Amino acid sequence: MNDLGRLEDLPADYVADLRALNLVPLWPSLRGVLPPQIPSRQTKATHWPYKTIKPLLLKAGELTPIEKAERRVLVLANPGHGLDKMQASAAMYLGMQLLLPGEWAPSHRHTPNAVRMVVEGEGAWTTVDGEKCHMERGDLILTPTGLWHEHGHDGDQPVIWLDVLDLPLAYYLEVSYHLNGTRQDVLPGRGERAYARGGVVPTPVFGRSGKRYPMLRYPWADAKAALLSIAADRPDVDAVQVTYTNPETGEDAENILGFHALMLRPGQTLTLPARSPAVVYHVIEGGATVAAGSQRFDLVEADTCCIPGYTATTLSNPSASQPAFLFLADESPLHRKLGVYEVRPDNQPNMP
Ligand code: GTQ
Repeated sequence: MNDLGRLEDLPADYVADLRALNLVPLWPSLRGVLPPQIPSRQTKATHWPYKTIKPLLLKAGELTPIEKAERRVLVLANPGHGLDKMQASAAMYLGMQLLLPGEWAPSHRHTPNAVRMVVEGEGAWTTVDGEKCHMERGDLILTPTGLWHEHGHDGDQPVIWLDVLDLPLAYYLEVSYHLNGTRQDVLPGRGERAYARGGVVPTPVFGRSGKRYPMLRYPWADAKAALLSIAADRPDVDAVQVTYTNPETGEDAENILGFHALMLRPGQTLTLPARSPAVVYHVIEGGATVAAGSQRFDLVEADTCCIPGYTATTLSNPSASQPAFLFLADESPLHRKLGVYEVRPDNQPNMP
C-alpha cells in the first residue's frame, strides 16, 4: 500500500489558503474514506442487559410525567458513535419505552420509520393510521414513515417495548421531522387477522387495502408457530428464520430496516456469515450467546445487542432442552436498495 502523504507534509500556509476557500486536499484522507478491503465501522459490538435498563426506565416513570416526555424512552446508544448521537449503528436507533397504566403518548407522525417489539406488560395499544394494535409480548408493530401513531395503556402494570427506528439515517439525510396530531378515530380493522395466513390474502379487486402498509401488527404467536413448523419440518435447515414482510407485495415490511425472527433449537450453534449490514439481536424467549470477533455476549430474555456489519457472528442456545427465539433488526433492505449488500462467506471482499 503506497503512502499517499499526510496533511503535515504540505506547507502550513498552503493548507491554510485552501481551507480559507473551503477547499481540502483529498490525498491525505483518501485511505480514510476508502479503506482497503473492508470499511471502517464506528459501530461497536454492544450489549444492553434488560435487567440494567428496567429499573432506570421505571425511575424515569417516577421522575418525568408522560405529558412532559411525550415519549418516555431510554436510548440504547452505541459508544462507538458517541452516546449523544443516539445511534445503535449507522442507520439504526434503539430505545426502550415505558408506558404506565392510564398514560397516553399523544398522536404524531414523522419521516423516520419505526417498529415496536413488545418486551413486557399487558394492556397497552398503539393506534397506527386509525388501526388499534394491541401490544402483547413479542408482537411486532409497524409505524412506518408518515403514519399517525399514538400509544395508550388500559392495563394495570407498566408496559415496556423496544423501539427500532431508522432515525440516524433520516437525520443524516436531513429529512427528519415530526408533526403533532390529535387523538385518532379508531377505524374498524384487524389487519393482523386479515393477513393472518401467508398465501391467503384479501382478494385484490374486492378487499385489498390499497395501502402501502396493509399489515401493521405481526402477532408473536403467528411468527413463533411458523418458526416451530419450519424447525419440525426441516431438520436440514440450520437457520430457522422468518422475515416480516408486506403480505401484499412480499417485500420487506418497511423500506429501510429489515426485521426477522430466528429460532435456535435446543443446544444449537449457528454461524451467520459476515454480511455488510449491522444487526441487532433481541431475545424474545430463552437465552443466547452471541459471539462476534473477540466479543461474546450472554443474552438472557429481553436483552439486546448490536453487532457491526462485515462481522461473522456465532449464535448459540445454552439450553439443552428449550428453543430460543430472537428478534433481529438489520440494515439489509437499505443495503440492497443501495447496491452495497454483501455476504462474505470466507470473509473476502466480493465486489462485482
Ligand atoms: O413512540 O413515536 O423511541 O417518535 C423515538 C421517537 C419512539 C414513538 C422513539 C418516537 C417514538
